[in-house]
Amino acid sequence: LGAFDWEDPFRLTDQLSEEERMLVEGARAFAAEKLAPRVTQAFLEETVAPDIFAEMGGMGLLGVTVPEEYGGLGSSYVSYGLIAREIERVDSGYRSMMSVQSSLVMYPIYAYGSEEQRRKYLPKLATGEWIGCFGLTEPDAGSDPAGMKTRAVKTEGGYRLNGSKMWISNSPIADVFVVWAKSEAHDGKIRGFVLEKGAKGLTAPKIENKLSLRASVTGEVVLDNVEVGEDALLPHVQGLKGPFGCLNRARYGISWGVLGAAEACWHAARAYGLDRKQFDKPIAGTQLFQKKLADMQTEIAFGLQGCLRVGRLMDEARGAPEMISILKRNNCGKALEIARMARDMHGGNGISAEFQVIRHMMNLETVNTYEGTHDVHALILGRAQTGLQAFF
Ligand code: TGC
Ligand code: FAD
Repeated sequence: LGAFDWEDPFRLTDQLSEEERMLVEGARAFAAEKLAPRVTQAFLEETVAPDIFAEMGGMGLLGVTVPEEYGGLGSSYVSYGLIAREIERVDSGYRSMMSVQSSLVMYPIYAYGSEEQRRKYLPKLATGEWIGCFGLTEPDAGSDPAGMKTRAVKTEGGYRLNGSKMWISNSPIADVFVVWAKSEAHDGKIRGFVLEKGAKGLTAPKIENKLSLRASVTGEVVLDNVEVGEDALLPHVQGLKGPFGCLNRARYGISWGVLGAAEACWHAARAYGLDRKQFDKPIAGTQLFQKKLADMQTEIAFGLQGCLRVGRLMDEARGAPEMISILKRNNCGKALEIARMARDMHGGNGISAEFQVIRHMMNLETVNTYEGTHDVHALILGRAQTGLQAFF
């Protein structure tokens, strides 16, 4: 039998290629040097830091799976997931900024866009010079995006859009808006449109006073008779499978990412328990404390193996959306439990921003909800097993 590495119980690192290991090291160093020093203040003050996009772009972290000819890294889904884990080790909001740009803005422009759209938008999104957002959710259509009210009506030279989107990551600072609307000219089917900041009638007010994901800005997208040309339409997809194709990729990245946040909480709890003495001994020397550490380690180790397996399948074009639902649901739920546990293990210090765990805990409440809530993914999996849909 071999040796045991408590931090990497199933030797995930050994299962990675040399290139993947180098990407992990680069992303980890970037997150530690550039993101970690400013996250506490950013979270407390709810400050937007648009320059993070250019810094991420400079490191090649935006559009990891987009081909190099469009400015992406041309790398694998496993690489994308490994990077998400490193960024979210610092903060779910920073990972959110990266996933929206990569999976929800660059991916649809690459997969569904015209060659002109690809060449116009992708290189600047890859460097972070332009910031993107993705508008699917509406005030009255969250888990059920098919119920969206946003409409596109055909005009002489293009389309006129009306409607409003709610809870849109990055929207107040976005240059490029991927927006989904029902198009009358296409039998009421959902179509994607790429809008640009400054379009008449397009506004993106910030949603204030979030108590979660405060280092990432969230807003509305209001479309008041926004006129766009034919060239704003994403030509190569229609129907809900358009936005869902993007969500598959973002949900997959989130599944890795939340385990980074969970690892940060687990490591913090272990270190705190070794340092903190009560009843004349380190609290890490108590049975209850160790059981909690064992539970954290076990869930994270299994979660990471699942991510790696599904990532490899995605790289072989054999990944299925339901596999991603298993990962997104379970990893978010477990990461949230781990963060709550780590908060408790820090005692009173656990509620201080200085010890970081409560920030992760509050962030993970959002991550458990967006991109399909924990329960919605259960319904996706229930439908896949029974053939019976239980949404309505
Ligand atoms: P349903 O009948 O199941 O499907 C309609 C059409 O869509 C296709 N489809 C998929 N295609 C690709 N991948 C998937 N995962 C797909 N799921 C469904 C399906 O084949 C069908 O195609 P067609 O051609 O036959 O029409 O649709 P439904 O209306 O019954 O959907 C139900 C449900 C609950 C599964 C779905 O609506 C859902 O997943 N709801 C959750 C909504 C959600 O995830 N919203 C996310 C918003 S974006 C966000 O949160 C970003 S946060 C990012 C960050 O900051 O990091
Ligand atoms: P609802 O759908 O109203 O759900 C409320 C509750 O009801 C949940 O517990 C849910 O599980 C439950 N529920 C719903 N339907 C059923 C059912 N059929 N059976 C049983 N239970 C059910 N969206 C975007 O488009 N782009 C973004 O960039 C984006 N970023 C976000 C950033 C943040 C910080 C947040 C909080 C959200 C973001 N979202 C974004 C929106 C997010 O995807 C939605 O909040 C999410 O899909 C849930 O929708 P909802 O909030 O309307 O909740």
